[in-house]
This record gives sequence, structure tokens and C-alpha cells, in this order.
Amino acid sequence: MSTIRQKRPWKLPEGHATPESCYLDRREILRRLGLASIGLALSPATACSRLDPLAPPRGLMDPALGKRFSELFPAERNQIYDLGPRPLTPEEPTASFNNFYEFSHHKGEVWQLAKGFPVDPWTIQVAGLVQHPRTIDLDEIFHVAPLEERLYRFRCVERWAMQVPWTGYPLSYLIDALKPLSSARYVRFVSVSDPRRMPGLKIPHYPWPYYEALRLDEAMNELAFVAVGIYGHGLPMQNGAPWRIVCPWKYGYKSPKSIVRIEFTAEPPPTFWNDLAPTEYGFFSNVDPRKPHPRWSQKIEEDIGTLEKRPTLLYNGYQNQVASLYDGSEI
Ligand SMILES: Nc1nc2c(c(=O)[nH]1)N[C@H]1C(S)=C(S)[C@@H](COP(=O)(O)O)O[C@H]1N2
Ligand SMILES: [Mo]
Repeated sequence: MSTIRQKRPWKLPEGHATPESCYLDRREILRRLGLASIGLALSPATACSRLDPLAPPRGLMDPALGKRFSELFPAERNQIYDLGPRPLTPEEPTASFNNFYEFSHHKGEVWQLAKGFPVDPWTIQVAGLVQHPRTIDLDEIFHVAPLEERLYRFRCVERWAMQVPWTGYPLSYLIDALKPLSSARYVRFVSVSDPRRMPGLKIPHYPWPYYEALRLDEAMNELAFVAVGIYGHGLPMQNGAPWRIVCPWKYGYKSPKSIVRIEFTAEPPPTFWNDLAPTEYGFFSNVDPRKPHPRWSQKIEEDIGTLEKRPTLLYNGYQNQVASLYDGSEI
């Protein structure tokens, strides 16, 4: 008898239901926005402008923190980070098409299930190889550095992509403030998990809570970002309130949401998707059109705002900023 265990359906990792469910959810979103029949025929610019007169569903884009910290928004845009020829994605698709498995595997319903999730007070444990292990709160997170807005490309391993204005500050500022020891080589993040409010956690055999990590030199790169806001206001829960990481040159799962623990380590920490399917999700997971995912090519991506299909860019177009971090052996 074979001792090799079959991969169980619930072990199927991110994107197991795509592209079908991806497209279905997106069509549903577009239908709600009144674009279903015309979306594909319109040019990107026209498609976006057609969104303006339509009222989005109530509560879709509400900042989870309400008015708290609203005096910090909108932050000044840092013009260095532009999107090239790509248009900014309208707020509605970004807020209604989400991967946040703790709430649901269905991208279109995450925002509804996430509504009302309590984010205040919120404590973050700082642990591991750090001068002062301690607990910090949102006042500290929001005031590590002046907030700025950055337009970043964002690419999910499932091949959908968007262009988003994040508000926050470089992750390097937070790391400096936390004073890791010189022996620290990696930084690890753990997301919130509340089984009473997150129905997705009931699906067995996922190793919750969600955990991700970066090598410290990656985390110190100018692009790695602490996001506390989006589209000029605080984050809605579905996008990772009250704060998250955004790493725009890596596949989206390297950008953990709703973080409650930061830990510094000497050894590479395990990561959620890599533990579930090591042959499909590497530790580094840099966006790379030349490296196909075992179940699909990564050459092409699709914009959730315009539905345009276009070639995937190496490092999601950020090679000038990040190529020097790598020697080509990273997976
Ligand atoms: N805690 C947590 N963080 C997460 C995820 C998740 O399921 N749980 N999904 C990741 C994936 S796969 C992607 S593509 C992005 C999606 O971010 P968005 O919904 O804000 O677009 O969040 C990432 N961060
Ligand atoms: Mo993703």
C-alpha cells in the first residue's frame, strides 16, 4: 500500500478554484457595478469613468477604524512611485474582490463578512531577537513616521493584478524603531485570528493563524511598506485593517493583513502557503513571468479594474529597486 498521502481538497492551496471562481466573482462584482456587459468592450479609461456615477454598496469602503486617525489622511503622495502606463484601479474592485481566507475563500463576500470586525484597541506583540520585547498599540504604529501615499502595482499569484494607492510608511522605519538585535536575519508577521468572527478559520487543516516572513534586507528595502490606509483613508477590514504589509515585487500572499505579532529570527521562518504546498509557493515568491506556477503560466496577468490582459513584469516592474537583493537562486 502506498504511504504517500493524497492531497486532500482542503489542502489545495491558494487559487485552487481559479481561474473559474476568480472570473465568476469578478463578473458578479462587475454586474453590481453595472459593467458586466460592457466592461470588456470599453477602453480602460472609459471603463473607469463609468464607475463614477454608480453608488457602491453601503459600507463597502468604510475605514475599519472609523474617524480615528482621520487627521492623518489624506497623506501627501510620494511622486517617485508611479504606475507607468497602467491606470489606478477604482476603489470598488479593490474593496470587493479580496483574498482574506480567514473570512472566506470567496473573494466577493470577504468585505461583507469582515464588516464590523473590531480593530480598536489593537495590540501587536514585538518578540524574538529584539532589544526590548514588548507590546505596541495603534498610536505607535500610526506615528512611526509621517504618512505618505504611494501608487503600487500589486500582483496575486492567481494572476489578477491591480494598481492601488496605499497610505503608510516604509517598513524599514518600523523595524528601526523596534531595534532588532544584530543577530536578526528575518522578520516574521502573524495575522489576527478570531474564530467567532472569522468563518474561514473553521475550515480544518489550514495552519492558522496566517504567518508570513521576509528576509531582513528585503524588509529594509525602500519598497516594503507598512500600509495603514488606502485611497486616501484608513483601511477597510477586507484590505487588512488596521495595518498590513505591502511588498509590491512579490506575489500578494507575501503581504500579510491585520498583523498582531512581529518577530525577529536568525533562521528563515516557515510561511503559511509554503507549509501548505512547498512546491507551489516558495519563501521568496518574487513576481517572475519566466517561472511558471506548477498549475499555470505566470506570463500573463489580468487587471481587475479594466479586465485587460497584459504581460507580467519581472519583479512586477520593480527590478531597479530590488534586483540587487537576489542572486537568482531564490525560489
Ligand atoms: N491574513 C491574511 N493576509 C493575506 C491573505 C490572507 O488570506 N490572510 N491573502 C493574501 C493574498 S493571497 C493576497 S493576493 C492579498 C490580497 O490583498 P487585498 O485583498 O487587499 O487585495 O492579501 C494577502 N494577505
Ligand atoms: Mo494572492
